Amino acid sequence: MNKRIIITGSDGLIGSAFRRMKVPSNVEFTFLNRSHADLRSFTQTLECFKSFSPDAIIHLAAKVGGIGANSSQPGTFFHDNILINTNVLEAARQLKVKKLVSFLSTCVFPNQTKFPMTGNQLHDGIPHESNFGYAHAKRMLEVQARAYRKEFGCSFVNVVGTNLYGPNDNFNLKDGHAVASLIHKIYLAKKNGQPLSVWGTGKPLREFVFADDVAKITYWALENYDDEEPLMMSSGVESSIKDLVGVIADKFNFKEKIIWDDSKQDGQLRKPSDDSKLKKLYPDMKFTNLAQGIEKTVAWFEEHYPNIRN
Ligand code: GFB
Repeated sequence: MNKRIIITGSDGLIGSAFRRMKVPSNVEFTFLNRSHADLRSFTQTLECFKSFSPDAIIHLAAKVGGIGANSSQPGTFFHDNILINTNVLEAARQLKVKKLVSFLSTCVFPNQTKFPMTGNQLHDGIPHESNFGYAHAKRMLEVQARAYRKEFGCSFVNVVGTNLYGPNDNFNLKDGHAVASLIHKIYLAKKNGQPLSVWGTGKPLREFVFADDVAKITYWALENYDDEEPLMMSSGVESSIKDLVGVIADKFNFKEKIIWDDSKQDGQLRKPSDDSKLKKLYPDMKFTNLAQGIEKTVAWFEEHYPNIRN
């Protein structure tokens, strides 16, 4: 069992799920954030990791955002993520860290491919335009991990998130992911008694997975998974954006008009991931369903508003 575990990017959505997680008493999480090191600098990354001498690293740090942010900042998303990932894996290698788990996501996969997607399809086609910079940087993370496994025997693995949501997400109305932005938008529309404008047609399908489920699978992978193929953290359940808006609106008892703004992009129509490998390796994993997850997230949002990541 890994005892001293560094978690990078620990102030984010999945990092806060790890802070809620119960682990054996002899396991110690070190929660890193920007105040410990700018991971775009190799020197800072190496010095920071050296000071904690970890057995393992769960690498969550990344420049992330929803379709709005990704479409408008492809260069920044590529630059920041390629530096962060290259530095984290190289520092872990030099310090002989026993295990490292990094994060990919389904938006990094080819836009057109055989569905449902399996981890070995990552490079079988170009990603959707809306994720151009982020996707290519993250694909190099998988290449680097595989190259280090081959040359240095590093136990570096990748898990693949779908559309994740939960407490302490980034609720920014422009740059947030769909679930977080829509919770914020519906909260404001309800409070102000105004109609709600939703981007796109509402038709796209997404696999919405609750953050605490992803943290649980990631910790399981740290202890049990050592395959070079990225592991899809798939619930196997797709919901439309329209379904999502309905679930959130119900939680807020929102009754005003809903306008579908199809001048805004839909992005990928669907990107289902294959859950068979996870089901086989981790049969006890039970996912939080969308209504339960939205209930918990809306409750957290209303309790913390306006002190939310925005
Ligand atoms: O999570 P999201 O922004 O990005 O979801 P992707 C976008 C879908 O939700 C599109 C619709 O169909 C949008 O038209 N949508 C409706 C909204 N209203 C809103 C809104 O207010 N905000 C947002 N953001 N969307 C993500 C990547 O792609 O996939 C991430 O951007 C991540 O990096 C994730 O990898 C897995 O699902 O299109």
